[in-house]
Amino acid sequence: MADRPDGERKAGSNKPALALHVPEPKYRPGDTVDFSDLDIGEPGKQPRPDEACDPSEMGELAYGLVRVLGDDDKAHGPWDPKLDPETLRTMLHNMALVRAFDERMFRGQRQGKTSFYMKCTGEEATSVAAAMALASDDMVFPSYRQQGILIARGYPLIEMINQIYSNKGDKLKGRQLPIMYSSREHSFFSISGNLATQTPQAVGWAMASAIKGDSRIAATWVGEGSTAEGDFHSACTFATVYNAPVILNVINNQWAISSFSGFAGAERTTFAARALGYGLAGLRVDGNDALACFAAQQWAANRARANAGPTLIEYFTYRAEGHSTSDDPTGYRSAQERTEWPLGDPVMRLKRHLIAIGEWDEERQEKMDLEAAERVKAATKEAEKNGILGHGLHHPFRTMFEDVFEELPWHLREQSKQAIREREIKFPEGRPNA
Ligand SMILES: Cc1ncc(C[n+]2csc(CCOP(=O)(O)OP(=O)(O)O)c2C)c(N)n1
Repeated sequence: MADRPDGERKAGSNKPALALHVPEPKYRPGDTVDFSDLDIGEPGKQPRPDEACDPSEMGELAYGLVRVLGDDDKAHGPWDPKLDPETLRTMLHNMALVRAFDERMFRGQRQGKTSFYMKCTGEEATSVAAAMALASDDMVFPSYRQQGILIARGYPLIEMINQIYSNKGDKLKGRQLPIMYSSREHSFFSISGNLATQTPQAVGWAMASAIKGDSRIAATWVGEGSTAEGDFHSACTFATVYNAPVILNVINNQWAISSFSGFAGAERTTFAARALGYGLAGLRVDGNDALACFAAQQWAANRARANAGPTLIEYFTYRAEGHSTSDDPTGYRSAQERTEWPLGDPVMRLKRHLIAIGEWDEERQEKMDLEAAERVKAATKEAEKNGILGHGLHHPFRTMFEDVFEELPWHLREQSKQAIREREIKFPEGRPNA
């Protein structure tokens, strides 16, 4: 029997007082960071089970870390997806483009061109490589940090920027927070600001696909913090009960704004290990190793397509920048965490791999980075013609009452009239987009 904890005893009682554990991150601003106790395993050493195997046969993969790229920058072990050099270069290019896009949009927010932006620095592989392992018409249900999927699927940068600027070119008519994209043509489900809602939606969509006898599968992405939401657990239950053709990607970037992963349960077990309790296949992957990310997603996609079951994949990574443009991480975490992170930078690792196999060099990298920055700049200039924040070139004001109801209910009709009246009083000369 466990020892009773020593606690302050209530007067007249010999029973110890109960106590709660409140997680506390190891490092706070100014602390010296030491990640040497993190067990990241050795690349190439993890077994690759058959995609149709029973989840109970692969339990160890939920605790270790699937890694392919070694310190020698070569690919190792059975998880090496053996991609041809052209595909590897496309992957590198997509990741570099995401980074260039993030840099420019962040700057645009600081210049007042948009109200909000979220970078995915350090996590590019978890969306780009994973998206490249899926079919282009597999349905994806992302969170707000998977701009890499749209870029990998060739969504026009100008459409992304129009949405970020909420301008008159914005296909979503300014009704979504900047970066909450949506594209039916790219099988990219509308991003929701309400955390984890996309997870049961992905499972439901996958179930519908199976009911219809379709061949398309679904994949969702969710932050580790958001796995504490009830929606995530409903998603896991439905996925496993109905053997839904779905992939649940958990991006464990260590931080949920200022809450460290311990608040979502990271001190107790891994996020991949949650799969075991549901009877799901669980994989834990080096999220900064683009080849491992690709291989894991491909494994799970093959499994889903073969009706062998859903998979939960945890990508172990690090959110290198602030949560969003509204966040300042220097207030709650040590700046050394980013530099000490043992899994490195996903873009640099893939670049070094291509160089190591004789398929790339620093000159070509420099040229590619330059071209990526120029491409984003050109798209930005083009999108700016449709307007930026505060310039009035947004969708006509009255459209906010349109498209939701077939027939506008009486109270919205009243509000619409009242709003238009007040606008006329405020701007008697009229405004171009009133
Ligand atoms: C239901 C809900 N609760 C809280 C929030 C506020 N919120 C927005 S992002 C975020 C952190 C999410 O962290 P995580 O899931 O780890 O993803 P990350 O931002 O690290 O990619 C929180 C708490 C929200 N948008 N929705």
